[in-house]
Amino acid sequence: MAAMSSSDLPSALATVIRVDARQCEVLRDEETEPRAVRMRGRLWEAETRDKSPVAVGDRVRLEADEDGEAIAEVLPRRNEFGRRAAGEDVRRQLLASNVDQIVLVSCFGTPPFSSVTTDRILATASFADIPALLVLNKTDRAKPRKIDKIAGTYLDLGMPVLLTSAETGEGCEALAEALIGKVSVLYGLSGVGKSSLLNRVEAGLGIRTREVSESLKSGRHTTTYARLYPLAAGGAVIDTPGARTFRPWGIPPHELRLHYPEMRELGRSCRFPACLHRDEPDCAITAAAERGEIAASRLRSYHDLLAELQMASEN
Ligand SMILES: Nc1nc2c(ncn2[C@@H]2O[C@H](COP(=O)(O)OP(=O)(O)OP(=O)(O)O)[C@@H](O)[C@H]2O)c(=O)[nH]1
Ligand SMILES: [Mg+2]
Ligand SMILES: [Zn+2]
Repeated sequence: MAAMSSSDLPSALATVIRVDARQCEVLRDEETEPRAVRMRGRLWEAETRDKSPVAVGDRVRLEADEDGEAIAEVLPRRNEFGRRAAGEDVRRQLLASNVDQIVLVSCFGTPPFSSVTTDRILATASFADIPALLVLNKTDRAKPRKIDKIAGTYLDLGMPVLLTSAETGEGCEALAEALIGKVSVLYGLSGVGKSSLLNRVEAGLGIRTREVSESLKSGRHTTTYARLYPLAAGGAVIDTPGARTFRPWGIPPHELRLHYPEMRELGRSCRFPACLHRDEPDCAITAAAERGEIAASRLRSYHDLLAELQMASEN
């Protein structure tokens, strides 16, 4: 009998719904039950930039052999959402691929609203060219004035903002509607209520959630891996484990200003075309912030992120 070449192997297309160290769960096209499959060793050989060659949301080609099914190839991605890996690792950690929108969840109460984190994730979404929807959760934990002020900062940028409470149900129908027919990745710090919101959107998902204080005590996140869930109403959501901090990956420092929408137009009036809006003379952005026309929190988060990206690019 002639040896089989790889093209003779039965192959099938699938979507990755979960990634583990050496194994993935996939949904084969035309199937509804997930399958566990291996990753071919050669996928790792070509990979130096990313921690893992496969991401949740990837379209992949499976091959079957005597040992079962394995991912043989990752098809070209429409987009990639990732962050810098934890610790000293300078590689990218992919959080999701091929998504229609990033649903960035921040909250009031615990953990407290962080404009630095929110703006870091928004800039990363913009850099990846993926539309973002900002969800401000736990509205039951803040005074209306505070909520209005923070929501206003982002509405002024032309961003879509949803106010929600997974506790009272406020805004959860609007969120469910925003998810229909799209592939969305929910992202935000640990404990902001991503999994709780998804359980509200579709009761059958039954994702595990936990008291923030409990997860802080144990030092572990409640959601420990990203997982894609198809929605009954059409579309799919990817629930992700929240981090304690978010470090962007790969944004060239001088490009950061392009991902702050309020700086794009106005920045043309700076004296220097390459102005980084830090301490350059005649900077239109600094002047606008002093007049209160640009939110102080936004300029702060920009400076903070710029400094970090410059450090990372020197390494
Ligand atoms: N008061 C209040 N508590 C909420 C709300 N949404 C979620 N919580 C609580 O916040 C805690 C954390 O919620 P999770 O849904 O597990 O948060 P998560 O974002 O999925 O966290 P990770 O999986 O660690 O990333 C739980 O105790 C929830 O009950 C809300 O709108 N209001
Ligand atoms: Mg969770
Ligand atoms: Zn400037």
